[in-house]
Amino acid sequence: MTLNISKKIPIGTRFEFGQHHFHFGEEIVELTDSSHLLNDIDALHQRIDVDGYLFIRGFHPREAAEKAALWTLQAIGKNGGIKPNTPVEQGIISDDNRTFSFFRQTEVAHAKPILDVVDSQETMRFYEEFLGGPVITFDKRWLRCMATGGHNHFHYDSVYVGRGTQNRYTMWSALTDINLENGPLVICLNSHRHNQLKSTYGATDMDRDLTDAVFSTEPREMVDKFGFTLATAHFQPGDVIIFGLYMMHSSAPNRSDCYRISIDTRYQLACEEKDERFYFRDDGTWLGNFYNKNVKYKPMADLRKEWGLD
Ligand SMILES: O=C(O)CCC(=O)C(=O)O
Ligand SMILES: [Fe+2]
Repeated sequence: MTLNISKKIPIGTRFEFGQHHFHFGEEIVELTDSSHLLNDIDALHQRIDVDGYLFIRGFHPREAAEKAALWTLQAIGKNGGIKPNTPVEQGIISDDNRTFSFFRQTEVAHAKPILDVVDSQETMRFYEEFLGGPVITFDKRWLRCMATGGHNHFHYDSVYVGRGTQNRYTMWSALTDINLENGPLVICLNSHRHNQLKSTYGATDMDRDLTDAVFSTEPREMVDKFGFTLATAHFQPGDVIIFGLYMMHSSAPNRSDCYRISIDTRYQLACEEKDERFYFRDDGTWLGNFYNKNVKYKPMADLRKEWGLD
């Protein structure tokens, strides 16, 4: 097995985040690796209670994550997304620069190379021990392949996937090498303890309340207005971040010419209430988000005024 070891990001390193930039050691820091605690469930609980996340390098065997990435790149290749005359495994983006989200394409996202990572015996056993009983994972899995410029915006997962038990964890798994240029996931430290955000924005259900789901598209305000320190890392295939429903996170735009591939999946106790939107129905599909058609979502700017968070 290959160990994922990474050199520390030097203090002062500049991090480009869209129109903004931040320097390591001041407004952005490196995530704390908890991989040495993997066999100490009590220590992991303490850490996630305090920090709101677990960053575990090499949680998945690197080889399995690489196989999943290659499988995904082959699917992209079949859709014309790989630059002609380049090896598919390099993941070089073709000129039309399309971001691929294999969310509903179960022939890709539920294939063996993917489930061998996110539904592996080791993964499920980890959550059984971590949560203390039999566990389930959503049928929906978010397999994301960001082209150049592709990224997400700041949100709590509660707003999208927060029905039923609150004792549910997101696992974001890097399948390719995702360094500071490739659009890494960025979290806002201590956002899991921001009571005003949690009780206002965090309490919305975008499909029930018909509210915009993205809290902010501006990384600068997360630091300057909300006082958060950002945290990220240079991720290698198989590295994961695990966090609860109330951890503000985003990704930076991919600044490279290679696909940035990750998958995010959710785990909870089987005996606790599910979020039914993300499980197969009889017709073999799930409902998902945005199922209300021809509706208007209340703008986040208006909501933020109401909440006193503008
Ligand atoms: O990969 C991304 O850019 C976003 C991931 C995300 O929102 C999640 O893991 O919950
Ligand atoms: Fe998310």
